[in-house]
Amino acid sequence: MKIYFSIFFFTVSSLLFGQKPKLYDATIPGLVIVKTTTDISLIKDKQFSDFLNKISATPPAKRFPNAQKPQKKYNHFHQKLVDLTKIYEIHFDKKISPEAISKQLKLFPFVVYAQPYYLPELLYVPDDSLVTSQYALTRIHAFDGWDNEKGDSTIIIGITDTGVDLDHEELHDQIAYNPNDPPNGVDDDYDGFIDNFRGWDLGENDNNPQWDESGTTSVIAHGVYVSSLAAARTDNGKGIAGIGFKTKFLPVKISNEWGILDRSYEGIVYAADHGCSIINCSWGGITKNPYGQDIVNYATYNRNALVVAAAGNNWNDVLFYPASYENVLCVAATNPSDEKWNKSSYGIYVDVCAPGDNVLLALADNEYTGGWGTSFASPQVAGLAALVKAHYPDTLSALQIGEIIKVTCNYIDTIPYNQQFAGLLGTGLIDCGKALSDIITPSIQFRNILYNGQDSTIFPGNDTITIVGDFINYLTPTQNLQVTLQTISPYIQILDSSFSAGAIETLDSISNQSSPFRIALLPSAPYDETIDLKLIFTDTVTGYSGFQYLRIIVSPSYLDIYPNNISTTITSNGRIGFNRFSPLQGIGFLHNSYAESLLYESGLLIVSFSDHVSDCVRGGDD
Ligand SMILES: [Ca+2]
Ligand SMILES: [Ca+2]
Ligand SMILES: [Ca+2]
Ligand SMILES: [Ca+2]
Repeated sequence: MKIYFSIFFFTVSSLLFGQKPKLYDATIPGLVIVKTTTDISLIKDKQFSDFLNKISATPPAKRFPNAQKPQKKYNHFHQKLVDLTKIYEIHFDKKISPEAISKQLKLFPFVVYAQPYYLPELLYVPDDSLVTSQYALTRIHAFDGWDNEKGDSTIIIGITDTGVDLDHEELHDQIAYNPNDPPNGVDDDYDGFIDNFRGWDLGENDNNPQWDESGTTSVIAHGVYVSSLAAARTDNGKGIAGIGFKTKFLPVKISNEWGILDRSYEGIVYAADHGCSIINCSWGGITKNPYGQDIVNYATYNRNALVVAAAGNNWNDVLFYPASYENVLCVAATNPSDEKWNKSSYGIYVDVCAPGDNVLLALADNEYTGGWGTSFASPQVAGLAALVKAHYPDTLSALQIGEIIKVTCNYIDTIPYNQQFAGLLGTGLIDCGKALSDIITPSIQFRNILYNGQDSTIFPGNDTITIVGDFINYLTPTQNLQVTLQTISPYIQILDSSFSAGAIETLDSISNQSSPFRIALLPSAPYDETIDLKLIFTDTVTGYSGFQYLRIIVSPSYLDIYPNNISTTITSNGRIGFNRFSPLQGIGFLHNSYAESLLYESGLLIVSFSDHVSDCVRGGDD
C-alpha cells in the first residue's frame, strides 16, 4: 500500500453571507485597543517594537488621555477599580486585519487584552406610525411611582447616543448644563474638554452634541427619542412625560458624521466622568470584548454609575453587548399587553422588561410619534433608576439601584404568549410604584465564580466541574436563603445541586467553598455545546425568590498551542490554522518573526488506495 501525503494551503480573501442574522460586528480598519500591565512607554521589548514597525504602527497613544490612575485598588464596596490610563489605541496599516493583529499582541506577556474596535448599532426599528397614547406609563405604573418620588434635578442620566435637539421644548430645560465651563474658548474646569457646557460630541470631538440634521441618511435623531423617554420635561403641558420627571440628562454624542457609533464605550466613560449616575446605552453588538467589560466596570466601580442597556432587536437569545456584560442592567421590550414585543431579544442575560412597542416619544423639532425597539425600553428603566437613586439614601451603590428595580418587577412569564420565553425575560416588567414604595426584599447575585478553581468557562468534555463563588446580598437581609442548581441540558449530570446560605446581611456575602456545586459533563456532548445552568434562590422567611444563569461551553472544537516560535490552532476536524474566519476563531499560523498569519487553514489529504482518498481540508469534515 502506498500512502500519498500532501498539505494544502488555503487563503480566503472574503466570505459571503446572505441576509441572515448578523454573525459579527463591523470593526474600524487599522485600529486596535490594547491594555497593558504597565505604562507602555516603560516597556522596552525589542520584539514588541519590531512588531509595531512591521505593521507600520503609529506609537501607541492613550485612549483616555484625561484619565487618572486610581489612588486605591478597591472602592468602599470592595470592588476592584479599573485603571483607564493603561488602555491604548494603536493605528496601523489598514490592509492588515485588526483581529489578526489583536491575536498577535495578546501573545506579549504584558498585554492584558488586545482587540479590534467593534462598532455597535442603534436598536430602533424605523417605521411610520400614528401618534399613540403613552400606554407605557400605565403599564409600568409611572403615576404610582411619581406619587412617591418625582426625582431630583441634581441626578443626571447620561444618554450615550446620536446627539440631541438642544432647542427642543421638552429637552432644552432638562439638559444638565455644566456651569463650570461656560462657552468662552477656555477649558475653565480643566477636564480636557474645552467649553463642554452641554455635554460633548465624542464622535466629532466638539462641544456641540446637536444631532446632525444635515448629515447623511444614516444619521438619525435617535438620541432625541431616547432622551425624551428618560428625561422629557414632565408636567409642562406639552408633548410627553419622561419617566425621570425632575431628573436631568447629559447628551453624550457617540456617533461620527456618518452616523457610525465609533465612540460608544468612550461615551460611557465621558458620562461616568461627568456626574452621570445612570448611563443609558440604546445600542449594542454581538461581540463580547474585554474592553467593553472594562469600561462598564469603570463606570460601575470607579464612578458608581449604573449602566442600563437595550437587550437587542434580534428576535433571538444570542448574547448582546453591552447589555450582557456583568454589572449592566439589561432591558428587553414588551407590547401594550405586557407580551414580549415580537422583535425584542430575550435570554439568560435579560434583567427586566419595559414597553418598546409603539411607545410615544419626541422627535426633533417639537414633534412626537411612536417608536419601536429595545432602544426605547431602556431609557424608561434609566429614568426609573434615577428616581430610585433620588428616593433611597444616597449611600446606595449603582448595583443596588439596579437590584431594587429587578426585585420589584411584575412577573410576566405566565402571560400565554410569554410562556415560550419563560425564564428568559428577567424578573418581568418594571413597576415604578413598587420600586419607589420602600418595600424591598433581599437580592442575591452569585459572583466571583470559579470553575475548577479558574475563571474560564470552557471545558473539555467528560470532565467533572466544581463551581464555587460568593453569594452577595445587595438589599435587605436574608434569613434562610437556599440555593439550588438546575439545568435542562442532557449533556450534564448535576452531582451536588444545593447550598444552604442561610442569613446574609445587606452587602455581605457567603461563599459555597465548603460545599461546592458539582456537575459531570457527559461524553455525549457535541463540540462547542453551550450549557446553561440556573441557580434558584429562595428564602421562605423573607418571601424572596430569584434566579441567575451561568453559561459554560464544553468540548471546544479548537485549541491554541504555542510551541517554540510558532503559535497555531488545531481544530477538532484535524485542520491547522483558523477554526472559523468570521468571527475569527483560533490564531491561524504565526511565526514570531512575521506580523500576519502565514496561512488560514491547512489539512492532510491522504490517498491510501487508487480509489480511496481521505481529507480534512475545505469541504471535507472527516
Ligand atoms: Ca471643560
Ligand atoms: Ca469655557
Ligand atoms: Ca457636533
Ligand atoms: Ca412634557
